[in-house]
Amino acid sequence: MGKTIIISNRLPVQLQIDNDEITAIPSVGGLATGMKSVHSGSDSLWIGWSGLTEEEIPKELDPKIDKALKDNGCSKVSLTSEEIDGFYYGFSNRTIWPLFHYFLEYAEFETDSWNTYKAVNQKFANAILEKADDDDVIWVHDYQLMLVPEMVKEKRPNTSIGFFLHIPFPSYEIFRTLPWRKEILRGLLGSDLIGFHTYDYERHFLSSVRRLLGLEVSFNEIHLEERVIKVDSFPMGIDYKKFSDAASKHEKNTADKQSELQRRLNIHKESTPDAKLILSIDRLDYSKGIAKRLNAFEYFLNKHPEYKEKVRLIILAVPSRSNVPQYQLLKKEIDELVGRINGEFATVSWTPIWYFYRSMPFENLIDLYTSSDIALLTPIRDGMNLVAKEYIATRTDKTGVLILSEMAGSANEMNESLLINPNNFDQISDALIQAIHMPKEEQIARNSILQKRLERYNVEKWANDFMKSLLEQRETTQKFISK
Ligand code: ADQ
Repeated sequence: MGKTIIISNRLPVQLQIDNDEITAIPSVGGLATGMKSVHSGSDSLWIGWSGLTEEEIPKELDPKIDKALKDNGCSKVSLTSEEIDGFYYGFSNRTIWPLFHYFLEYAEFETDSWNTYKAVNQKFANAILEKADDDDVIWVHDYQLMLVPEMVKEKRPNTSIGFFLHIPFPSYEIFRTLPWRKEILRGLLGSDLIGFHTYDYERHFLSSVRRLLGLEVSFNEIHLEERVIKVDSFPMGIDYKKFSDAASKHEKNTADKQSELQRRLNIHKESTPDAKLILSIDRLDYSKGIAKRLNAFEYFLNKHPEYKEKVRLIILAVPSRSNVPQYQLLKKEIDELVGRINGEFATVSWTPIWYFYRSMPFENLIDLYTSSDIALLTPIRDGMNLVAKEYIATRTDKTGVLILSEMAGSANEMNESLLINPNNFDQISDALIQAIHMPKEEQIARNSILQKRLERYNVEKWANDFMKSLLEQRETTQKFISK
């Protein structure tokens, strides 16, 4: 086997330019961590966009940037701000993202942004072709790069190409509304292995392939000319140890080591020992159901006024895609809802909602996870939802209740949580009451099972399973060709 090439829209490093000094700081996100076992040593290369447009990078710094990236096993694809507008903010986030999350009314079908998406995918493919040898294994990530597999396969048929989609694949009835549906399917079919988080997404994809391209699908294999393409589900896990270790360390923190947030949360707990903290953490995105969650919380307080002053909802929303109009409108809607609910219900000693609109350092995420009695995660659609898994991993004494939307991919693996339909306010309200009163023994029993599962199927296992399956598929293809 040759080298491994990983391709994603963003590189797993953040570039910092200080005068003419360049530093590449490795990201700590889930994907970067999970790929550690795959992306290590000199036989691996990660190709992607650096996060800075061509206009933002002074030309003369290019060699230094390339060197800093190379030291981290990375190589960049340069993109102009116009390309980012059409490819990323345009086709990826105004067409594919809403459509694949079933927000058909938000999906824009613009030929210009489609053309930019194609051109930028070709740039990524060219960057791979420049570096790839025939025996290399290539792993392409996510919805921004769905045309890349075919573009590479055409020129380098002997490379092994895997593709993983991090968001849902919608049902055929939704997918077929896309004007460029066949091109997208053909793009993906350049892969030898196509992975999804859940079996449902896999099923939807196979159904679209069968009905739109009329290809032969047997079980989870697609036959295309000389090739057999395997489709499978690989539910992504988290870096379990990182979260559980951080939580254990956090508990031992002496007062002088505690963060300001942890101190405040402790004061809150001591002054109101019976009050329950309910936590939700998401990127500010319409698919996450934040506005609906606030409406459901208001409904709960109206229906069960006896819980006033007995609960507090913490909403942590990370700014995201703020130059797409729908995200600006959503931000406004959430600001107003929080203001209205707090205005309506607050007393001199109690504010029902604490709302943070920012990204927080890892330590503060741990403060929140470990201090909250309940996590309330209500996405309307979510490929997986790693926050649900992170919350459970930080519960070192195994207490805590997870209320999770059945529309999140993670619900498939987290049956021991309280599963709800995010559109059913009565059900959410009942789940909140069940969570508030759930005996400790029951919490421990449920979370013990969840923790065991999450610890076993961690993100490293996810990456290794995918790679193993891709290598097996390479052997199957070679046998098929030599028959
Ligand atoms: P996301 O939509 O970003 O990912 P999610 O899976 O929940 O959603 O991951 C969010 C990550 O960001 C978590 O690891 C979380 O800890 C972190 N985070 C959230 N809020 C934060 C804050 N305020 N500050 C700092 N960090 C914060 C997409 C898909 C998901 C899929 C993942 C992985 O939409 O469905 O689970 O990819 O495939």
